Amino acid sequence: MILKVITSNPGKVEEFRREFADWGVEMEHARIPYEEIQTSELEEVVKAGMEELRSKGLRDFIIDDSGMFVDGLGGFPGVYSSYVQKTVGNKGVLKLMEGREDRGAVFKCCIGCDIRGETVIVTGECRGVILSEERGDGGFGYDPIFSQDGKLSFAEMPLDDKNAISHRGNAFRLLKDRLREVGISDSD
Ligand code: ITT
Repeated sequence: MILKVITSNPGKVEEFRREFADWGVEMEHARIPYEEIQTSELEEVVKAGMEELRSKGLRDFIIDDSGMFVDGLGGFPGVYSSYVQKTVGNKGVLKLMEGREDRGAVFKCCIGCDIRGETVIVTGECRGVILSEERGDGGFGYDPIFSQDGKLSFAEMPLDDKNAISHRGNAFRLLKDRLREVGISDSD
């Protein structure tokens, strides 16, 4: 089975490939632009994106909209995570966090999957903290400044360890459960 992972972010594709390797699913990276509507809900962005791509005739694909919501910043950057990463980056977020004691944050990942005529949408979360400095050179995006336990950053972890606890890993597990429910499983 081939699923197109529609994203501009190769880091996401690597995580999908690793997680679904034992399902015999080939994850094919596709860069097909779709509109990311302005809303405060990741699920709404994913639903609208899936409708747009389906209306263009696309089938058997995955999209992923993620964001990092920092408690002390009122949930910022949240749905603006991509823009903030591209403009001020991790250093900019660290600057906003200077001197703050409340460093709690939650990373969310919403995955939409169109497969054999079924539409599945799941959201995974991972609660953690914003570190006081960038650490590690693995991963992508906010990985060097986000830690689940306050010790290792996601960028310091092997990919399998990140997937075991991350927002996307939690979304993967929900996605696999839902796929099994609709009769698609690793034994297919
Ligand atoms: P697409 O929308 O094309 O899939 P994107 O990188 O813009 O790619 P998102 O809007 O979903 O993806 O992500 C918002 C930002 O959060 C973006 O800067 C990502 O690099 C970052 N991000 C998403 N998942 C992440 C993860 O697991 N670890 C670290 N940063 C992540």
